[in-house]
Amino acid sequence: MINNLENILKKKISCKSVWFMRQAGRYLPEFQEIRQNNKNFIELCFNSKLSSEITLQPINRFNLDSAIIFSDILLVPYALGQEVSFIKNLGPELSKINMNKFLKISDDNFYETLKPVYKAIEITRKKLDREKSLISFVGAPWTLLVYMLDLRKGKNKIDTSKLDSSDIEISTILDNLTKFLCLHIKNQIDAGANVVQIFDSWAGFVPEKKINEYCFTPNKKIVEFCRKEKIPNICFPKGLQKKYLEFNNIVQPDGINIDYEVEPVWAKENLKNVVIQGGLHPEALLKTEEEMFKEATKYIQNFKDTPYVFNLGHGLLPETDPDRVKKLIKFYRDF
Ligand code: 1CP
Repeated sequence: MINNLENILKKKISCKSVWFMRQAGRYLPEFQEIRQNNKNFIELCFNSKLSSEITLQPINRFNLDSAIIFSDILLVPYALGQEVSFIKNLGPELSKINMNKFLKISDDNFYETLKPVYKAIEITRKKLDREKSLISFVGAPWTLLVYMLDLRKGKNKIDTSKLDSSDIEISTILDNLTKFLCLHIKNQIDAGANVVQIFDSWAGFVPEKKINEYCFTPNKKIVEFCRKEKIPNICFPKGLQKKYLEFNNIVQPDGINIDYEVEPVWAKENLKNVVIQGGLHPEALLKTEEEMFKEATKYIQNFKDTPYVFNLGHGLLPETDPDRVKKLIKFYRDF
């Protein structure tokens, strides 16, 4: 049971365990094949049978230690009343939020919309080896807000003017999201998931003076809910740099995924009482094999005697060669 993620998170023990963010997805030809016949991404996410099949693709190919359910963080805004479409090369696009609708969705209605996700988890848990963990996930409230209010300005910028000028109450949205995200976590666990990862992919873009209100507090509320429900949890507040320390002290998750900007030596010294996960730059898999192994060694060596889960500093890139993923896993396991 040494590689079992839920045990590692519960007991904070040293281990040998590996999985990758975005392990189920675009870099795999077997995913592309399904995707080609399923042009509507949301519909694909709601196809329980296919979603389960996609979840298991990287497990069958690489024998990873954990599976992450194939779904998307934007299914929650969808279930709360916004249209969501995925536009090739542009990313997701949401219809304008209707606050009346958003605040009126009932728990039952929310459950009914997301039922196919829970069904996919149920199917997958039955097929997955018992010693492997099934990871469920949610987007953190701030990261969902970025999409819901269309705050993105290109890949690496956000439009904060919309936050100041917005007549919509940001705190009302964050609170309502937090409530439904806890429900979504609980439903996924009840369906058979063993762990939850909370993706705050846009945490690095929270305006400085709002960091408590938009990032730390909502993540903390979700982690507290998980603790009450005994749900092993991992936070990924991407882009926080040195504020990872404050985040970890305030939020106190079971696990924390570092991004590629966080120095592993610094992380080991500063992030305490937590299982550290990830860090390796996804671009390392696009370099020569020698460079990839060299960069991976930096993490594996540094964390070799601490509770550490091998993973990346963000998701696998679509242009990644699956053979490289295989070689990286072997390199880690042989280390
Ligand atoms: O084929 C396609 O074009 C769809 C690509 C795709 C995939 C495979 C999207 C659209 N979502 C997913 C699945 C997905 N999304 C998973 C599956 C499980 C796995 O990891 O293997 C997960 C965990 C997510 C989570 C997700 N979706 C995040 C958080 C993690 C991260 O990468 O930062 C975010 C921000 C999204 C939004 C989203 N969905 C899809 C895209 C292209 C994006 C990002 C767009 C952007 O950069 O703003």
